[in-house]
Amino acid sequence: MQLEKDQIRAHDQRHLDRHNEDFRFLSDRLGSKGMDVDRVVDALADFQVAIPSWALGAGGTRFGRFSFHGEPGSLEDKIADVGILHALTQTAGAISLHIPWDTPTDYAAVRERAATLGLRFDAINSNTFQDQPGAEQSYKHGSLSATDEAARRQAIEHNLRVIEIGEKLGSKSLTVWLADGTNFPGQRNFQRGLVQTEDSLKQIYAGMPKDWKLFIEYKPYEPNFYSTVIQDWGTSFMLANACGDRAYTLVDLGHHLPNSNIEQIVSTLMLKGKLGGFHFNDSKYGDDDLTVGSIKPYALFLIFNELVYGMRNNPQNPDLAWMIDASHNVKDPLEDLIQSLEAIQEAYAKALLIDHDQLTTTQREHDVVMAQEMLQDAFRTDVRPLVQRARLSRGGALHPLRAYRDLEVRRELIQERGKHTVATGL
Ligand code: LRH
Ligand code: MN
Ligand code: MN
Repeated sequence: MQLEKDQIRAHDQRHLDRHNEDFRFLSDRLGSKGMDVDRVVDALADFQVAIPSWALGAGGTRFGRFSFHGEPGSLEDKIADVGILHALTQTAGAISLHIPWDTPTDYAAVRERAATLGLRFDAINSNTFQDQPGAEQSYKHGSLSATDEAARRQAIEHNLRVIEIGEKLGSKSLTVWLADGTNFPGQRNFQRGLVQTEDSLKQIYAGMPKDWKLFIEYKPYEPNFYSTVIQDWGTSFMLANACGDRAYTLVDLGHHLPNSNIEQIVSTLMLKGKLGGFHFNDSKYGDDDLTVGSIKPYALFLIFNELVYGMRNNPQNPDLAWMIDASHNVKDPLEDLIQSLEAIQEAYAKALLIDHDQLTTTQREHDVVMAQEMLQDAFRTDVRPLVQRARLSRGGALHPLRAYRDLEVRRELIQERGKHTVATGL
């Protein structure tokens, strides 16, 4: 199914007066403080986040999976789902594929389908954390870090093949996340694993077209519980530097030990021009992959504050590849993604309200209280009318979640795809 602009516009009509009133109230308030509200709205409208092809079906845990009705059964269905999200939110203008979970068969058709829905293909992801049917080598004892040369070769070649697939779709970057690590002390030699990984990544980097970027994702634990080869931003940063100018660190919000100061990591990486991509989600304990902003919205806002600062002040850092990397065990995946997109836009909007010149003055004067007040004032502002106005300016829905339900999207998807469906991939 495909949502038409007219359907959304008709739905918006019911809420337009209320929105106009809310927007006027807020823009008067912000305008009186010297804020350029139009600039904030434009920045929000331009902000696009990729949806990963693996987030469109119901997720699961190693204990089980409860499938959701009307799940996408093919890559084409997944593209259609992202199209629905984008039509409603006007913020999901890209899709990120995981190979081999979502390897296209008919490239021309896939490209065309995405283009008609206004979607482009963002970073493409390789997978050397699972053995694929028919594979000659096993990754049980490592992939890019493997001491077993044949397994390592297979993992490098898989990444080169993923780049080829990405090229056919118009992707311009490869994200590598390595599960490689150990479960027990003594299992492997740390240094050997790191040396092998660096060598493998250099080979992959050398195989990328010259206008491509390599994103190196880190994660402290899981699936390995004693050590992970690329465990933290320092290791990723070191490897990115070893590869070259077009290799960057990728931050996934869930990939930190509890209470890590992620905003400071972001700030350091942007200063060094090495933050390439970002995976949004939220967590209470570890890599929980929960709805963005559902657990620690203030932390998300502080991260966005550093991102905005970096985007304004660090021309040495490239434009970032934004993506949601979440899982949905009990919710309708599309509803969950709508909630995540809204939370991202809200955190971004609040960060855009901070006057960094004024903050710098306050910091120079060592006025600790006022500096904190400035951040909290922005965080406490209800910015939803700004986010709505940005969506409206592009033909999106004022209330994407309400529109999704009122237009009975899931019911139509079930009619089209059936009740007992299982999404491909994870
Ligand atoms: C690893 C990860 C990584 C993978 C995705 C499925 O936890 O965040 O980005 O590619 O999940
Ligand atoms: Mn991730
Ligand atoms: Mn993860």
